[in-house]
Amino acid sequence: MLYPRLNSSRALIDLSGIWDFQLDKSDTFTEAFACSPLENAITIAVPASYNDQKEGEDFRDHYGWVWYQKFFSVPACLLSERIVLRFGAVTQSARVYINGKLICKHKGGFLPFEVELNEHISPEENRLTVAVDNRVNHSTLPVGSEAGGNMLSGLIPDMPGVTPKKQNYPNFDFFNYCGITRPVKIYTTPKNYIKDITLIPSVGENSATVSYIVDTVGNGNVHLLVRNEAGKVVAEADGSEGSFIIPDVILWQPGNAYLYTAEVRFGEDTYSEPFGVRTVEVRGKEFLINGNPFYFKGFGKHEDSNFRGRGIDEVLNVKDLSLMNWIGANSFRTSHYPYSEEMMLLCDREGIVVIDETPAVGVNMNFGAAAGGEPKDTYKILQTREHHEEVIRDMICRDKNRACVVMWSIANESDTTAFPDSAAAYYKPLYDLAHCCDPQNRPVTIVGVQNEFVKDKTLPLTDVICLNRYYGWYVYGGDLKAAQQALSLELDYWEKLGKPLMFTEYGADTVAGFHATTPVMFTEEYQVDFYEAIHEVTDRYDFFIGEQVWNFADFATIQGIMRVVGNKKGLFTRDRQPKLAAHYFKERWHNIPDFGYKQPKS
Ligand code: GCB
Repeated sequence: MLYPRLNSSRALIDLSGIWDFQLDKSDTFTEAFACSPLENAITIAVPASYNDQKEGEDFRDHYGWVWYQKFFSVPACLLSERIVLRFGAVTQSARVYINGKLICKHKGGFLPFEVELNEHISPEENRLTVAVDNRVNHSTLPVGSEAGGNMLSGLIPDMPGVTPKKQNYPNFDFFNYCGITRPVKIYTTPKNYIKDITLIPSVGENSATVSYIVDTVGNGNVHLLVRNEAGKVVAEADGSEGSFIIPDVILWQPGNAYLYTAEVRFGEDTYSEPFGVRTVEVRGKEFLINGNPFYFKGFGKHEDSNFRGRGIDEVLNVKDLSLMNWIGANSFRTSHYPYSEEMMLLCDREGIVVIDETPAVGVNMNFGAAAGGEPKDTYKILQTREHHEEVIRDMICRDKNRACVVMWSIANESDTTAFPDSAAAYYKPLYDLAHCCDPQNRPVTIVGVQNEFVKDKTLPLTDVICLNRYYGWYVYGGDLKAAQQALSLELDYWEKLGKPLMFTEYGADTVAGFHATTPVMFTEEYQVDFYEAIHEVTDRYDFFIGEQVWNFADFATIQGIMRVVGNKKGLFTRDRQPKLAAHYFKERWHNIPDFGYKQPKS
């Protein structure tokens, strides 16, 4: 799906701003809200999560539907064009109405969707109403608990007469921020238009051959011009499918991005797609970018900030990448959902390497709230398969041309060991699907939870073993010696597989300002000691090809006894001030090269 752009053939109208808003306090869905202007509406800013924009528990922790409304007119000069309404993301699911009529539904909170408006709008003023549901359950991604059970509060017996407030019980560790979280735009195209562009570069001696497919609707001829960063035409092609050669190609490199632009013309329509030329390959125990063994230094992150919640914040995006530069990081994972298109485009420009993750988090009935008692077969209980396929397809379709994306993560911390065969049977087709959807055939991974790894049949199916490991925190917390021994045993086990392995999470909650001469858990000194101890082990293994810390910054979670006003594992505070460990990493990472840090023994 193309990102909406303003150009000589396409108009772009941004509907950001203050919208009318109401919580739906009924237990059911009140479609009547769509049929007239919202009564007693309150104000809400779009795009942003709504939760932290107003005061009160009822508002922040609202469960179920909310209603957004905005009035708009399309300039008369555009009415003869194809007119499209596009949402960057609405969390968790949406129904869209124009002048009271339902025109589209969408499930899933982190990927774009769009709908043609021509047959629905009037030339005068139109009423756009968006109903948004924030409920997570056994069929959504991320997964929530159907019947309740707060993953971070422990388990209690049934207590007749107690009526806990209705709320979401996420099977994941981040606040369920919701609403219209990314831009809402109207764009136009000519009636015959470019629907999608796919670019597949391969690198030769000094040149690159780029295969392309231009998906079009209507009649016309496709012409393609490729420009370098100076705006000079370096290649041309005709036809909706084919290839072109870029002579003296300049590669997209981590930390040293270079982007070309494919300027596509089709009849009266035109669209410019930026793209980088680079290769990605897993060979033996190495992860190669442009043929060189890459070492991942970076983070698991969240889209999370004060006031906006998970709402897009381009200032913060720029700042976060600047902090990554400062600290010497070269990469991050979009834990635990696809990030905004704006962030992906920025990473393409800044040369930041990205592991792109679906929202499949909490596919695990033996962890958090769901844990306790006999182990359960997650894959017999959850109904996520169909939606899981959908988010893999949509994420790869959206980000397929991004040079920054070097690997797809199709899930975070699923249960892979309670019923190892069920897990492998669920994941093998999804792993294959991801490969099959990606025109560039990037590596595919499934991020593994700390578990009885020797039973795991799923992770070994993937291209890179990605582990979230908390030796020295949840496991052997406060005993770093034991943590080192255990980690070493586990790495010895995985080494035999002959595949590259990296940490996609490891970390320790640290409350900024807590200090101790003899470090204890939660102090800034313990966080440093924790990382030093872990690195002493990981640095010994040549197949260990990357360290992504949990987390870049502190972030909001559901309330519970395990979290002190949110998850505090950030190297930075939520307002992006460095903890002691940030300085430790700055020293470490500026001394670790992006390429060739590990030399395979053979
Ligand atoms: C994990 C999860 C992440 C949590 C983290 C933690 O393994 O993937 O979402 O926030 O642990 O801090 O417990």
